[in-house]
Amino acid sequence: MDTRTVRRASDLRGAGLTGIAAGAVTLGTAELLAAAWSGPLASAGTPSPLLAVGAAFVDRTPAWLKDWAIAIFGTADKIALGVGMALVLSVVCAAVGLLATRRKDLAQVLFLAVAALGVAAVLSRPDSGLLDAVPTVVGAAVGTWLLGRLSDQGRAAQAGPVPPLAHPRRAAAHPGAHPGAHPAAVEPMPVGAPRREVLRTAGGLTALGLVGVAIGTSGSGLLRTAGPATPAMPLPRPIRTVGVPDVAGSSTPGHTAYLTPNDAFYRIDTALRVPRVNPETWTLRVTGLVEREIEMSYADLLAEQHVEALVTLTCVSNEVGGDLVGNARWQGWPVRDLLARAGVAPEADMVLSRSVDGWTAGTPLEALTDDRDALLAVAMNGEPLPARHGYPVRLVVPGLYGYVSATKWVTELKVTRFDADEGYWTPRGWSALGPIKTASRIDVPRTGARVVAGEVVVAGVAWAQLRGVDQVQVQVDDGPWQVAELLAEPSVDAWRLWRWTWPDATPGRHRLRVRATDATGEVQTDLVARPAPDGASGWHEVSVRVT
Ligand SMILES: Nc1nc2c(c(=O)[nH]1)N[C@H]1C(S)=C(S)[C@@H](COP(=O)(O)O)O[C@H]1N2
Ligand SMILES: [Mo]
Repeated sequence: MDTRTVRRASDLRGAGLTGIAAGAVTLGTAELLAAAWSGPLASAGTPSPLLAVGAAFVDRTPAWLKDWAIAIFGTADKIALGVGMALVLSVVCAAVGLLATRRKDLAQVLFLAVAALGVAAVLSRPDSGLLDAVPTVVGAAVGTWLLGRLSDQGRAAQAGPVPPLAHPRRAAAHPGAHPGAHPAAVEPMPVGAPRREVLRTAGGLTALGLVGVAIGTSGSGLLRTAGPATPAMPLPRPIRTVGVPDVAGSSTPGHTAYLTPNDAFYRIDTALRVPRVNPETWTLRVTGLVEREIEMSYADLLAEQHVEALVTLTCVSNEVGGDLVGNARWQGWPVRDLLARAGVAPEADMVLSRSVDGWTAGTPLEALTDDRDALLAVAMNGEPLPARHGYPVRLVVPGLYGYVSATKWVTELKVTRFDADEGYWTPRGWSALGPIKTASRIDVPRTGARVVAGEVVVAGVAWAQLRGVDQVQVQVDDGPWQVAELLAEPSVDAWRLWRWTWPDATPGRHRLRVRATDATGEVQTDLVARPAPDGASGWHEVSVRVT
């Protein structure tokens, strides 16, 4: 590479970094201000441009993309979204920075246009006001000004003195440039110093901007008027408790625990920031087709007669063999009792539940009024709901996928009709009704595992909420189906752990398959279906190497 190529590359790098620095400073400024907005200024909207753009994107995610994102990234889909946004923004800003070396004003207009998208996203969020745009507008103004300054500086560096010794060819190309005539020769300057200066300034500003983003997006929790960290109100003692089975059989290493610990429970929701709900001000309203509307506080809810239930929650996006499923002991007040108090009109057939952040689920009225344990849950495995799982109150409805029933941070139950309302995911390509399909999973051995020939323990879980699992069968290669041992069944709404001992595993590759039969005698279908639109189906299989 000749010197000119090196210089050109470093100029380009400088120009690109200039754009990125302007972008980072814009976001840093905007996110810091946004933290103040949603904290002390208590805006109900989403003043953070990053959160607003992310949320607007999530809301426009079609079923296939959500399905794909969850299949690839699982519960890290939000991290993937963040990384994706960072990559796109970096590329756009770098391009704007490059453009600024030739057309500064055009680059600044483009930069403002990108910022305008952020403003539009902020203004389109639920409960936002014009003032919510201020952080993004101020950030964009600072960033645009900076873009101009930095690109001026970059151009000055490019046009700057060329030390003749370091750049002999360039010096030779300029007949007038000879030692002594050139200022650089009088006052020797380190090679590429102005360029390095530009890179250093832009790099420093980028880092500063990113620190602002980090503090702004996480620190808003610090600035926010703090709700009580732990509920001041003690949970009532349930009038009906459930015994958790002593599933001694799960001593099989690697076997899923019967109760999923709260901090290991899968999390799926559209919230880019976990809503922090103050239980002192939280209310639940029952509206719509009812004889009398009801509004209750958290204290009111805790004063009702609570029950406990073992319910396995399942996500419609769970793939065959996937882990978007968990089992917990929930405590709450039966939804049926609340709806009875409100008096449901005969024409109603659906309840649209809404969370504090505007997400909705459409649940068949029947599922909330029949004798299953549909709960306004306040506790999970004996503890108040963790924030990620819906504190202070969420819905838990046995037998239905989460997207049509399990509203976290629930704040309203609107009694309505399927032909008048629809839940969040329905217009996005998912079925309006979401009964959970019978499923079974092999947890031990894992696919690809090496096991020693002879006796091999095969173990897993199976679920058929509402009906219960009656039998689990395992098949080795194309052999006969073998009946597995089922561990205690304390609830038809919860999964069952199962175990089968493979008596004579022979060396080589083998395929293990599992299928469950529910208590109505129906065998789990082998029909392979993708999660969209109403849940995956098919038999789970693992392939193992016996040595
Ligand atoms: N407020 C709110 N509640 C929600 C969702 C959501 O996006 N927002 N997602 C639902 C979906 S799709 C599932 S599978 C369950 C998951 O509950 P968990 O995160 O406690 O496991 O929550 C449901 N409740
Ligand atoms: Mo879900």
